[in-house]
Amino acid sequence: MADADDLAKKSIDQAAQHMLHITEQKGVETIWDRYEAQTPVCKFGKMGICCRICDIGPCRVSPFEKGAKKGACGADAAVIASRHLARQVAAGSSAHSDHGRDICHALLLTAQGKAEGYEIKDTQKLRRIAEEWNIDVDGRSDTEIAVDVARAAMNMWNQDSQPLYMYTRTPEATRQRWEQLGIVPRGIDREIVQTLHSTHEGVDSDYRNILLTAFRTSLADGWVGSMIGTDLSDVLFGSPKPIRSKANMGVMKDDHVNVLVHGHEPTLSEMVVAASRDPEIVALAEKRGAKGIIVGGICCTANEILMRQGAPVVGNFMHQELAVATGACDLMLVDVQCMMPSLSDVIEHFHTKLVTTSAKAKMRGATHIQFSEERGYSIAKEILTLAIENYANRGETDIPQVTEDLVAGFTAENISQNLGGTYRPSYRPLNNGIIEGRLRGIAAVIGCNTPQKTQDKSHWEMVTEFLKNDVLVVQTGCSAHASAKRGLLRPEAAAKYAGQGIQEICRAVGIPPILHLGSCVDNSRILVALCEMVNEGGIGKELCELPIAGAAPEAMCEKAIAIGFYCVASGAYVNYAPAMRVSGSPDVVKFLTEDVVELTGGQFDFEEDPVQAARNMIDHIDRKRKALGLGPTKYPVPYEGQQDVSARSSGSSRAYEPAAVGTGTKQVCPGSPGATPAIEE
Ligand code: NFS
Repeated sequence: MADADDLAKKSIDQAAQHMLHITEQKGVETIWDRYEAQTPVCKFGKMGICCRICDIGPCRVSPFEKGAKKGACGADAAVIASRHLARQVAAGSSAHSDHGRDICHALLLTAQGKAEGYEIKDTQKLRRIAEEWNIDVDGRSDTEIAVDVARAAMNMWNQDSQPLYMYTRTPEATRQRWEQLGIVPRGIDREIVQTLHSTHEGVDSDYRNILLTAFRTSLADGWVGSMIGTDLSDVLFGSPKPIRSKANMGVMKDDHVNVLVHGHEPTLSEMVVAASRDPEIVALAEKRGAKGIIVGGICCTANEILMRQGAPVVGNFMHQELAVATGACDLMLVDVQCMMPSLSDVIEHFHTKLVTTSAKAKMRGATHIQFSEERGYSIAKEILTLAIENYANRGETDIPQVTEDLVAGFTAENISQNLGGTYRPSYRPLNNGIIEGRLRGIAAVIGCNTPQKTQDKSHWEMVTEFLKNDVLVVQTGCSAHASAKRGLLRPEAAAKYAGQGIQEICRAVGIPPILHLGSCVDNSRILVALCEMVNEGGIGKELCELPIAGAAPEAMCEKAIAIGFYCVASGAYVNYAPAMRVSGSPDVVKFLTEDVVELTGGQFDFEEDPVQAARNMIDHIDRKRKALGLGPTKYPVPYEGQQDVSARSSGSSRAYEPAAVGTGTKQVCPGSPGATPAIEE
């Protein structure tokens, strides 16, 4: 039997540790077991120097003195590693962007009155986007505008010119860099296709050009496909507002029907949450002996329904098998992405019904109920009925009684309301916080779980290092769940974990020290927030001048690689661990970690230790502060790094003077005021 030390190596989450005990007792295999069976992993694969692109191979080149230096076609380590990586960027971009395309489709059907149960919830944001895209709004109905917005958005998948967002949102200086480098994306599909073509056998054999192609494709993801996914989801389902909820497996209840929604797209999960409150469905649950229905989320679907509906989070990526193993999951509903094929095996031990809903993703042993917007609400009711009928089939259950409170629901728009006030929403207080040194900078900590690292531990160690050093943290995806499960998304967490500067800000405006911005597609919210900070003035004219950094400390998938790429292309310093599979080519490593700085202003770091990685990021933030002429942090911090602390006592940190600081051209702002940012139950 696994002892406490073994369990602690697998996960720092108490609920996960409890369930790993149970899965071992019951002989249920998990990702941790299968990963162990895969070790030691193939070094050639790990270093990115095994090539499977054509059928002459597979070829592998040797990083050592002895052994082949080139594949049969002549591709060296740099070509092999960069081609493989570029294809991962294309795959990750395709996943986010295909999600965005589905949201466009749902908005179009809704506007045409063909989608059952859907309505346009944020008409203000719809009109703001229409104006941004030069779509006529005067005297027109919301549905007329929505048809045009959805069609204009769909055009961004196949077009030859710069997508609209590129003109309207990005700071001029950043855009000029992209133009000079030739990495301004055209249509999303076109960039993905071109990456696949360029990396086909016998096409591009200049690793620098291959990586620039990957950067261009990733920009089509972050600034177009993902951004459309986020924006049109806000239009359709409502823009999030700060909202309370709970996280971890203890949110499931023995006397309730527990439905877990897992995957990514909000279109069906939103309907399931709505239908779970339908009196007919509630009555049926009660008739079958349940006290009610819990709809909880796994992975990014969890974030979609948490941000807008306050639905509880059951867990992140590594929780999916464990949640079924509680025996209390009556139905798991999946759509696309991050669903482990092993779920087909895990459900064989329990009564859980697995329901697939997308033609893109079917699973052995699952019931397939094809989703369509035209019958959205009816399908949601049909699935809930299946879950309720399955409640009676439950056997023994073991739900770990572990939950934490959280506040989520932050967006690029409402951050300015929370910090600046409802009547004068503005990024000025945030920028001033940075200028005065209450905030040293901002770190975005995002991404997945991986069995290569102790579940949630790197997220935890990294974000707490930031907080105590007065670096404000924004999070998305499974990384946000890691913090939620440890109570870091509560306003009270500031007093316990943050430095004095962050504490002052959190106390003044009642926000948590970590702001949860949503799903991985919602990383686009971070891009928009950074543009707002540049527009506000005083901390640089382009994105790469901002004292910010990003990290994915437990990354595991191609989507995370695509995100890392668009952040670096946008000018950010990004720590990515476990490292991308490029270490077999020193040239590619050097390009990504050093040479690219001259091009985009951003760079990768592949530091594995989360605390060291956080300190590298803080050093970067300090260098940016210095370049902007900003002083040290207002208060002493445990990691002083390169700061000139003598300047602290002389009080030399300057205040913002608009006339003295050039801020570039004011861009069109997508984030004008909406509702009062009160935290909702
Ligand atoms: Ni992001 Fe979301 Fe989680 Fe990683 Fe998967 S859920 S899209 S990919 S595992 S953070």
